[in-house]
Amino acid sequence: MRRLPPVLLEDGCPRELISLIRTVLAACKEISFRVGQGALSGVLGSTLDENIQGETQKKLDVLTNQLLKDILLESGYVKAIASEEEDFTVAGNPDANYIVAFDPLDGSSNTDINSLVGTIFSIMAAPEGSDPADPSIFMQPGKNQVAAGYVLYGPSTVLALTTGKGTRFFTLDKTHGTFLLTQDFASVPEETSEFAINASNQRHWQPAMQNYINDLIAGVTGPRGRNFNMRWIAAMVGDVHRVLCRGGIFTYPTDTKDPNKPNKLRLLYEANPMAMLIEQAGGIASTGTERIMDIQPDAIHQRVAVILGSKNEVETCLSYHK
Ligand code: AFP
Repeated sequence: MRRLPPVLLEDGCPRELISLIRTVLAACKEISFRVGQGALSGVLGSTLDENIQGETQKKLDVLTNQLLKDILLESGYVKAIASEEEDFTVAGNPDANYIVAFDPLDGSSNTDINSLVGTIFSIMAAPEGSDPADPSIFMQPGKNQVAAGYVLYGPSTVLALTTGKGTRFFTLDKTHGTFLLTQDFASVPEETSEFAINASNQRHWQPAMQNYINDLIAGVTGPRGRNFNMRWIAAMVGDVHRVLCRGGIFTYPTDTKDPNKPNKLRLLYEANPMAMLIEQAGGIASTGTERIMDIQPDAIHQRVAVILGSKNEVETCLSYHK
């Protein structure tokens, strides 16, 4: 089995980028250990604080954010970071060439029930001569990403990584502390009969999504003429991993539940990196009206609608939005 750096060197990945990815993964190995310790390490449950987005922070949100932040800033490989758990971007080494956006613990509501969680990251080049303290360096569309990935802390710890030459899976060998390549070139099947959506929001969706899901649920006697199965992990990282492994469509659409928050998922550290991983595996990632990676961000905590997964099924869903 091949280790991470040789694989990336074969792709022609710059050494500095490889070192940065290794730095992210060093933090993820520590997170994997802490998450695995569960109640033994006293890290379950919530803090009394809320993040800037008004969400209650879990103790593990705070701990994992601090771990990633410290390791990245101390490494000298990053010009600035943006995190779901930080109100503002944080300046790093002014001479560094890369910026990193991350969700330190996606699906953190799953921590207390010993279910799937993960770390999602997105790496872009810092504009030349840019000021590390200027948040506008993150206002780049997802198509500018030079690497994206997630580490899923499940029964095994799995890294999904792309540097623009396909999406690969690596599994953490916990005996030696090394991510080993376990699947070269993941490929999302074009056809699927599986969908993932939080169906409790159905009455709040826009008509296009209502109609699409109704037709899936109608099954063999409905317009689609076949039965569909549903899965929902409540951690995008777990749902996207399933889609990358066996296909499917995952969506968190626009809804009217909270007029101040029509979309749930964050562009910079959820939608963009997942879109790159999915597209690099042959799938599609859209908001319903545009390609996710074409969106020009206007705020670091910006949220977008997400529809991603198997090519033919996402195209069918998009046809309802036309
Ligand atoms: P948390 O990290 O706050 O648990 O949110 C996870 C998430 O952003 C995404 O990973 C899930 O797909 C989605 O929220 C689940 O949302 P619902 O709780 O509304 O189903």
